[in-house]
Amino acid sequence: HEHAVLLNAIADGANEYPKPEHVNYTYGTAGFRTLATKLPSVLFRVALLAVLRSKRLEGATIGVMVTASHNPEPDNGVKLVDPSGEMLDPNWENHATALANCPTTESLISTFTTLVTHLRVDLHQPASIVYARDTRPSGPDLIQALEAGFKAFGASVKIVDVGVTTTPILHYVVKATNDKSGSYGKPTVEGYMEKTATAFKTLIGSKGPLAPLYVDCANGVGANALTEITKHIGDIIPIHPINTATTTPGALNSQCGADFVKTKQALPPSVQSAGYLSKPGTRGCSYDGDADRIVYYYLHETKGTFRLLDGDKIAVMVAMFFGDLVAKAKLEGDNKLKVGVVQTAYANGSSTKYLTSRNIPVTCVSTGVKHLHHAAQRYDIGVYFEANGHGTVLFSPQALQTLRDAQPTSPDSANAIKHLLAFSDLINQAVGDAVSDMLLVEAVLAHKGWRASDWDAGYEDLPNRLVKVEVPDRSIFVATDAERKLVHPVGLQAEIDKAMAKVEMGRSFVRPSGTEDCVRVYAEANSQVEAETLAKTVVDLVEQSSQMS
Ligand code: G16
Repeated sequence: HEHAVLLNAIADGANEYPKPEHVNYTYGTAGFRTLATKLPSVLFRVALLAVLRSKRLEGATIGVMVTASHNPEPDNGVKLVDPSGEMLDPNWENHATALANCPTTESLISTFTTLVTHLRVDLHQPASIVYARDTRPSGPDLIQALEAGFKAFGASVKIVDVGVTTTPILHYVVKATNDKSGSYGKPTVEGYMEKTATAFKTLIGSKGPLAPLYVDCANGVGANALTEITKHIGDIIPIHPINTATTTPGALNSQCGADFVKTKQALPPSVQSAGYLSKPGTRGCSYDGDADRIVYYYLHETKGTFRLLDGDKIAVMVAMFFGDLVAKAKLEGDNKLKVGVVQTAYANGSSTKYLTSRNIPVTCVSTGVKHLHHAAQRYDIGVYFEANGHGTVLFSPQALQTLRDAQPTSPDSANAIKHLLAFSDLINQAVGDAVSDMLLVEAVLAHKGWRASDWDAGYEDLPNRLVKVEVPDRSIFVATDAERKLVHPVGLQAEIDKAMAKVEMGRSFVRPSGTEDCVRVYAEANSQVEAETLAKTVVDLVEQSSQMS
């Protein structure tokens, strides 16, 4: 009887949120992402899956984030967060896709019932969900559809609305809620602020106040988080927020933000025209729409040209820094901690070369935080960054235990251990986080006594170009080998290989985006002209093969 009541409630809710015809949804790189108007039915169904996942895990708290991050404002999206604060277990992505694509209420009920059996979910188990959204105007309606899904289960589901916040803060709240030891931090936005600020203050010590920092918030929810964290640490680092117009229609990610800066390889016009960075040495950074990415930049001190310090530059500086800190900690034998870096095919060839020439192990994986995160967990201290600025540093549980148990042999080693532990608190252990990554960069620069130009001096990026190509059907492009090679359309890879061979230090690859309706083409070479030529050739090849199939 209980079961029938539940199915009736789900059917009633589902009728309110019918699936639009002729839309095929896929749980992609970062969940479902498309025009917000196409998403209400998806949100209702994601709620059902979130509840199933939580019940399957005996009531562990699952997160739901409503955001389309770097995408344009009319888009929105939704993704699930697992109890550890990581992305949804990839084995469950297909279940999400299956529910989202059921054409009718009847088929939804039938798929739901099949999943309950197939996944061995005991519906009598409790369920617990925390959810949040970014500042997109479509957010409130989508949250309503999500809540309708929870309501179908009645009081057996405990829900907590974290409100309008950044994606990484939601991940933090999920991780902290599930941490029964209570040592990870309070499971609230304020808990996040306190933990992050305390660690930052420990790391800066008497090195403050630091030089001013200009932060482009992409007119997104990062502006709110920045205001909050500034209340705690504004006296150690003068922060100047820019692009904070979270309620201005059309402003989100438009002509600003991390994706704009990385793709255009230029300052946001708002930063340029106001001359914020004109004083030599001044640093700026850009978040994306939900503040899970960050890139830095400054103007060349004599030439005044734009210099980008992207995810690769962050990874290299941070990995080298942690390598030094581990050496200073003098942890010997089995206790010695190994630092490694995880990148994707988008990593600039120079960054990979720099790391490997300094004996820092580098792993290359497919795009998407879930891939990087898991690879990074294999190191004691795993640094992972996508070139686009999405990344973090993971400390393995054993590494943390080693640091806590260590018996320092000198004041220097005691300090290094203290700092490593403070960094592990500062850095979001669940996912890439613009706010905490910003403070990580600032703390490392402060410890090294570096200006942006010192950081930049390590290696010179190979000139590169990233292009979005709109094609009728991006699913015909299938990549392999950490997305460095195409297996479909047949023959295209051989053509790309020929194009690469014609260019000095040429490297190019093609992959379908998992968040936007496009194919991405990346090319790098010894000179900007050659990088552009290579990109153009490969774009032409992609367009031709798209027309032929
Ligand atoms: C998301 C993912 C990132 C990925 C980016 C672009 O970022 O979390 O891992 O690099 O999309 O992915 P794709 O090339 O497949 O479109 P965000 O910041 O939009 O959530």
